[in-house]
Amino acid sequence: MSGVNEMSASLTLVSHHLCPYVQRAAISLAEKGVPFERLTVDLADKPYWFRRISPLGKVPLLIVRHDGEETVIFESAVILEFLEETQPAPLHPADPYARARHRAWIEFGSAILAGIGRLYSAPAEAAFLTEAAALSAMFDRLERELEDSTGGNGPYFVGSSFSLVDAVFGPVFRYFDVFDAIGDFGILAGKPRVAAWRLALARRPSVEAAAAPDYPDRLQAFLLAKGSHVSALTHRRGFATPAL
Ligand SMILES: N[C@@H](CCC(=O)N[C@@H](CS)C(=O)NCC(=O)O)C(=O)O
Repeated sequence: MSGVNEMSASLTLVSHHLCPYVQRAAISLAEKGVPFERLTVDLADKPYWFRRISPLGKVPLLIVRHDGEETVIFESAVILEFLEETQPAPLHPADPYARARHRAWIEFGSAILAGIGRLYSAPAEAAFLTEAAALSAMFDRLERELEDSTGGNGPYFVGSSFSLVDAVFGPVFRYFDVFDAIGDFGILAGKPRVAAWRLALARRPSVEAAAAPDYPDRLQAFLLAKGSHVSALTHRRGFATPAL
C-alpha cells in the first residue's frame, strides 16, 4: 500500500448535505481514521470552480493534494477503491471472490438509490406504487442474501466485520427514517434481516456522523419541493418547509 497520508497528502471531500454517494465516502474515511476536510456545494447553483473540476457536475469529488500536485477523483465507487488502495484498515475482503461479490452488492446499493430517486420523483400514486413494489422486491432479494451471507447472525453484511457494503447501505436506510415519518410505504415490511441490519448501521458512529443533524429537515424540505406524489404525502402529514 502506498500510504497517501504518509506522503503528507491532504484530502477534501466535495459534498452535498443530502447526497448518499458522498456519505459512503465519508463513512469509509471515518472507518479508516483518515482526517479529511468536507466542502459542501450548492448543487442548485454550482460554483464555477466546481463545474470546472467535476466532469459530470456531480458530487462526491475527492481532492487529493500530494507532492505539490492536486488530483481530483470523481465517482464514489472509484473514490472508495482509491481509499482501499491508499489507506489503512481495509473495508474490502482479501479474497478476490468475496471482493467481487462485495463490489456487486455495492452496485446493487446504487441501483436501490436510483429506485429511491424514482420513488420520490413519481408524479402520481400509480407510478409511486410501481416504484415502491420494485424497491420492495429488491429488498426481498437482499433479505435472502443476508440470510446466505451471515446465516442470519449479522449485524453487518458479513457478520461482525464492517465492510464497504455496509458503508453503502447506511445512507440507503437513512432515507427510510424520513419516509417512515411521512407514511407507511411498505417497502421494508416483513424483512427481519434487513430490519436488523438497518438498526445496526444506524448505530454505527461512522454512519451516524456521515450526515449532519439537520439531514431529516433538509430531506423533508427537498421532498416537499419535488412536486411529486411523495411531496403531496409529506404535505398531508403536516410537514412544512423548515427554516434552515
Ligand atoms: N454515480 C455517481 C452518482 C453521484 C450523484 O448522483 N450525485 C448527485 C447528488 S447525490 C449529484 O451530484 N447530482 C448533480 C446534480 O444534482 O446536479 C457516484 O457514485 O458518485
